[in-house]
Amino acid sequence: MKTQRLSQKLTQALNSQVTLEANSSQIYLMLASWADDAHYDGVKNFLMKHSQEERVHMAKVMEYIQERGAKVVIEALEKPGPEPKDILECFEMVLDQEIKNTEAIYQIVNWSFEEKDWATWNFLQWLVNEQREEEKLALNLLDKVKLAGGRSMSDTSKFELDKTIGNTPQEFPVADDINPLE
Ligand code: OFO
Repeated sequence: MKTQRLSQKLTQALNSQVTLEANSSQIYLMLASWADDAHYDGVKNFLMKHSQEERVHMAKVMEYIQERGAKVVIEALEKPGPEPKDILECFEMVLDQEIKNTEAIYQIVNWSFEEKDWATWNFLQWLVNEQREEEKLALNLLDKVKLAGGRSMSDTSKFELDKTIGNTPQEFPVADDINPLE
């Protein structure tokens, strides 16, 4: 009896999405490490939390593949980088990363539509909404960086910007709370 409810094509595409979400998490970790080194503690906390959120997306896609009777294949991750040169480039990279992810998801939505796989199409609407929110947030933060002066911001603006970004609400604890030993 056939127990796999996903086509080969969609199984592969969703598995690629698992890798993409994991790579996305790595990119946020790389940016967080850059932010720490550049003394943007608030920005670092935001990026650490976002890295966690990408891991949650990865796990949700994995669970969906398994729920449909297909096999998850874990692939090697890419080395993220190079690091941004400044805070403006950091948030340009965030927006760029989110747009690339959205485009990959749209492709899978298209394929699920072509196959009339409505369960997958329906599952993907959650990711489509998530990406809409993430692009909105990334664009909003990029605007804040520009408003604060972009590449030529004063130390006071830098201080205020770092505080504001660090306080951006997200679903995950601040970086300091992630390590249970602290
Ligand atoms: Fe997984 O949402 Fe961002 O990339």
